[in-house]
Amino acid sequence: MINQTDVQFYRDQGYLVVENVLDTTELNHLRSDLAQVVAAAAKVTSNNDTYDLEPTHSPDAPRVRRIKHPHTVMPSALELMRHPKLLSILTRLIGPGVRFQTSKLNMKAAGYGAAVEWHQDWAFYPHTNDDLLAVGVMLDDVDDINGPMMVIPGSHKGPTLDHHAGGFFCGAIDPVKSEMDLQAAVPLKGPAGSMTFHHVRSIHGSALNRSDRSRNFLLYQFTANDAWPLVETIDDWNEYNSWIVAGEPTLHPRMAAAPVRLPLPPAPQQGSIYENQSTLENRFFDVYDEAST
Ligand SMILES: O=C(O)CCC(=O)C(=O)O
Repeated sequence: MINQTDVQFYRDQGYLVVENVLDTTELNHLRSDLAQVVAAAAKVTSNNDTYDLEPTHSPDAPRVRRIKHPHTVMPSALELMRHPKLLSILTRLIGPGVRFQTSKLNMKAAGYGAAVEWHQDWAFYPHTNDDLLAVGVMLDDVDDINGPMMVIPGSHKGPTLDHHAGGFFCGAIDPVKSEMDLQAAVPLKGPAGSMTFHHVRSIHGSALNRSDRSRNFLLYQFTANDAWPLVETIDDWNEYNSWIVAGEPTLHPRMAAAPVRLPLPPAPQQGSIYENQSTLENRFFDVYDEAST
């Protein structure tokens, strides 16, 4: 699926877009599973283990911001994490041993789909080495105006920036206080069925979707098998290893020099990234305001 030039691009820039990985049948499975999960949100009034809701959600007019852990509620999302095409890309970017960590599906509905403030995933889950990445599966065509994820090229080689506000982890970088070069950000675009790959230390974010088209984006997090979490504990060894999608389990964490800041103490509104980021002092992206539309 990718060649040595792509691998080198990822190593240098910290991201890669691979177009048209999925065919129409595969995309339609994902979309129809998603439609069923979204329809069931009509029974829900507040955030729970599956739904993160837009502030304007109501059971009469369901507005879902994120499906949490879609691999647990969408059979097609569970299947996709072991798709041969995906595995062939992951093993070139991460190495022969790859473990699935978790998934989420960010729904940016037409007109109001929420922004995600600038952040580095590494600030949320530092490991013993940084061979970790996130895959974004475009369930819709993504272009400049429906809220593409944007990445700052090369930022995965820089520092781990402060993701705290008022002494608590908030999961976002303050655009006023930090020294990010936001002018350099590039939007990751492509037709539905394309996939993005971004390094765990890459600075990224995305704006409110003001277009008339949705931008549904299924995200998977993968780690090298020998990258060990510094914050979480592993309670169930067999279950932990059942998520290996390539290679073998190991008891030998690989240590690599990478700048770490711990996500502690937790956010006062600890929850999804949207809830965590609500305590950020200076937002970069607009928030949907019903009154002004
Ligand atoms: O949905 C997006 O555009 C950004 C996704 C992301 O960075 C996240 O959810 O952590």
